[in-house]
Amino acid sequence: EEGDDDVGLAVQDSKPELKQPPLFKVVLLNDDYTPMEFVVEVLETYFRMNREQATHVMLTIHTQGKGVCGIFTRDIAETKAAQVNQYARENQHPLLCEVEASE
Ligand code: TYC
Repeated sequence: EEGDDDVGLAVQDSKPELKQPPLFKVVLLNDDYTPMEFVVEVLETYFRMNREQATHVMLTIHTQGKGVCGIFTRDIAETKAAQVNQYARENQHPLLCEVEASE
């Protein structure tokens, strides 16, 4: 017998459903030196919060030690955290922004 060997041609999976990408939390850490007003400004600027939302999240971080600023796909989360850390350093504040896996 000849000519019927499976050559293993790979075909692209045509399943129509798209999987949700993994999500990542962007968190701010509390510290003793960054002014509250600066943290509120960061939350308004980088996380599109209004002053009331930003003040609430800032006070949660201040009392709990850390707080979630938003949940994003990996690239967006990493970019936001890097932007916040750069902005804090430019202004000589020790504010630290980190990314955590979510779910
Ligand atoms: N603890 C700071 C202060 O008393 C305020 C602060 C809040 C700092 C949140 C960082 O992520 C932070 N000035």
